Amino acid sequence: MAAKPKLYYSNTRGRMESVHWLLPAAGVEYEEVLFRTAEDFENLIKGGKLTYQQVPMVEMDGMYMVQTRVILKYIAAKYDLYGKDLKERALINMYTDAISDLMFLTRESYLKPPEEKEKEIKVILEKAKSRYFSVFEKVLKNPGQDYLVGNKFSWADIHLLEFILMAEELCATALSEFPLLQAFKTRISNIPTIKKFLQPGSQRKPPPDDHYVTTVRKILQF
Ligand code: GSN
Repeated sequence: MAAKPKLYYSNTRGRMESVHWLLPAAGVEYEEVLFRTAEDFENLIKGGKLTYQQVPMVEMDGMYMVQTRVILKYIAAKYDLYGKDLKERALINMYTDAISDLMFLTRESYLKPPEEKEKEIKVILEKAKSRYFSVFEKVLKNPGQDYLVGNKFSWADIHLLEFILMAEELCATALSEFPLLQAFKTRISNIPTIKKFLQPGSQRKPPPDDHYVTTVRKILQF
């Protein structure tokens, strides 16, 4: 039996969280190699496997893969969650890259002082609704369109659900103007592999809190 993928990261969501979503959504079990201190991270760098001295790193199929989007694309392609042809793949990239921009802004805002953070989160949520949720709502309006691309479950659906739940953690009514996205959220959350991942006891990480901010600063020393 092939070895389980190994995820090298701190015990936080960060850039690795989307990998935590994608592997179980594809029904793949994995292990984590967690580092908790700056020294652990330095030792990992000294080990020589981190190509750019940065994480996330995923060890799978005999490779030490870095660069988050490369890792996600590899897993999506390997487990048939990446469209049936180049055009579907381009569309999945268009959707997932846009969602990734929003996730990046959201993650960055967590590191800001409270007043600044609150202001930024408002701007991000406004942008999420006017520029992105509106686009996905329109896609889902097409008759019989249960999924974002090719009417087949893909990485785009997984990535969007991850961001929807992130947005709802910040504002419970984030989807109130988007009935089709609400239905999408229920539908995708009920796919058995995702349902399992969303239950307590899975490897999903908790939302970032003050402890998260201190931990990340301590490990990465900024
Ligand atoms: O997406 C990626 O994997 C890369 N383009 C960026 C990876 C990155 O910045 N990783 C950070 C930790 S995750 N949080 O942002 C990192 O390893 N920083 C340490 C450093 O010396 O750059």
